Amino acid sequence: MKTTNLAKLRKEMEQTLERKRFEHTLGVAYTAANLAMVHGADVEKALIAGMLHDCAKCMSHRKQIALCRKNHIQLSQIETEEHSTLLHAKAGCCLARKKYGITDEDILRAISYHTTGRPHMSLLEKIIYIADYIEPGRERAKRTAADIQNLQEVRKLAYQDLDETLCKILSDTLDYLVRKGSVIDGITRQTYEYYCENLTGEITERNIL
Ligand code: DGI
Ligand code: FE
Ligand code: FE
Repeated sequence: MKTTNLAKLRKEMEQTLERKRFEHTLGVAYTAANLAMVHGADVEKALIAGMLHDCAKCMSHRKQIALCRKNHIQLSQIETEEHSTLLHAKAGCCLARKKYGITDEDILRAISYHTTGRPHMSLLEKIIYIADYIEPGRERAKRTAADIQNLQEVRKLAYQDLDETLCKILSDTLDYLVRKGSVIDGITRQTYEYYCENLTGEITERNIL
């Protein structure tokens, strides 16, 4: 993919997204590029996926639902609920494909699963999921000192071990959702179980050896 495409996407995001969301988007794109450099992923794809990951965030709930239905995307019950924080990921995938001309399935999946993750994520999917959480401007409202310290740890870990980082983020996110009393989507739970249990298995094996 050409660099000119990225400049064009950046301009389109700047025009469509609210200022704060656009700044977050840039943070995710460049953090994803850094992670791609460290972990040997395609830097260009990381930039593009990061640039587009929240591209549907500016659309109304109604339009996001309509877009997904038109593209025959299966939605879970919680995704279709009003004020769902999850729907923009699937709608963003449709928009990236239809409006921004993205054909690379790995980029499209990275956008689609950037909020919940999924078991067996590709390297690019992991990078986008993590970059979204750790980008420098990420503000997490009403976070305690312990949460902020966790974020510092996660940021460091992300440049060392992606799977361990996923486990940490997923545990913190699940804790946060439980504390808030939010409904947890099946796929969020499956992702948590996959990355946290796999990791525990590995540690146990290492300890036995
Ligand atoms: O779009 P962003 O704000 O940049 O970030 P995001 O798309 O990763 O969304 C993060 C939010 O999504 C965060 O507050 C946790 C929430 N989330 C993730 N999985 C679930 C969830 N919320 C609910 N209710 N259920 C989930 O399974
Ligand atoms: Fe998002
Ligand atoms: Fe985001």
